[in-house]
Amino acid sequence: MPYPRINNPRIKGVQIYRPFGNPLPPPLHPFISPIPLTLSPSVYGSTATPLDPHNRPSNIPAEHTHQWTVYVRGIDDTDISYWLKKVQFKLHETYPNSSRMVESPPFEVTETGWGEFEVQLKLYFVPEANEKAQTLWHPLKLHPYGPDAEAQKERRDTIVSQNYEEIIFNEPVEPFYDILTSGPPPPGRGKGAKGSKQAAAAAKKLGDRSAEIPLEESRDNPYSVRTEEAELLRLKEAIRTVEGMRRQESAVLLEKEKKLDALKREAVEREKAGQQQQSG
Ligand code: SLL
Repeated sequence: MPYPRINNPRIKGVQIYRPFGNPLPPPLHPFISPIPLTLSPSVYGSTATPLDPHNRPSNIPAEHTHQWTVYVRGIDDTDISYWLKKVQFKLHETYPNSSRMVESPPFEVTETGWGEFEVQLKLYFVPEANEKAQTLWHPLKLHPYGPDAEAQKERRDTIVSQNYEEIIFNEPVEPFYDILTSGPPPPGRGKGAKGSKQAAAAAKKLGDRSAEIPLEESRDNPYSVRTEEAELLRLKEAIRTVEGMRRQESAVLLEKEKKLDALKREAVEREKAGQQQQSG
């Protein structure tokens, strides 16, 4: 279903991105660090586990050797559904219904199979974004490699393969910019809100908080040194945006002043010419 095209103007000169991977740069001083805004970080990738030959799920083809999950999610499972609406996973054509649309989080597909292949991930953004879907590719990994591969196989270790990337929104429309810069809605509210159990756990956590904020945020507590740094970066980004607008405005002003000067000079020339005609 096509999104309604909303004719919001794009914010000129602004580029905003969703990083995939490491959420924040190493803690540099936010006013020195030239690192752009990083807000709701996400990762995409897959995990794969060899099936236990003595305990295979029923109803799966005999040649299937692994169970795997391919996913797009926030770091530490933070909510990303405030900007990511749905994800289409395109599997290898050997799978029935190889195109799988996941309309709400968790954005993931779990299957069993025997072979590795490239999964196509098509990311659809919230309608406010007025953005086309973006496509990523993830090579599904089932088998370990490297010096420890044999031992890993022996232990039937889960193979994790995660990708890091940034999604860049060039000159976003204002409503989407607001959504991105406001971050996820607080737990218990909004689209990505989890059940009340989690909200209760979060409330309990807040009850026994100390004066110090933790270094890392957790599922239950979004406040941390890192989120504080993110907030500072966000402010820095806002300052940069305003500074950009100010520069644009002063360029316009300068141009107008030049024109005014030229007009004034022209008027003086005309007056002079008029006087010369009268006296001549
Ligand atoms: C390969 N080029 O040869 C790849 C193809 C296909 C993966 C991998 C089973 C699907 C099904 C499956 O694992 N397909 O039978 O339901 O390695």
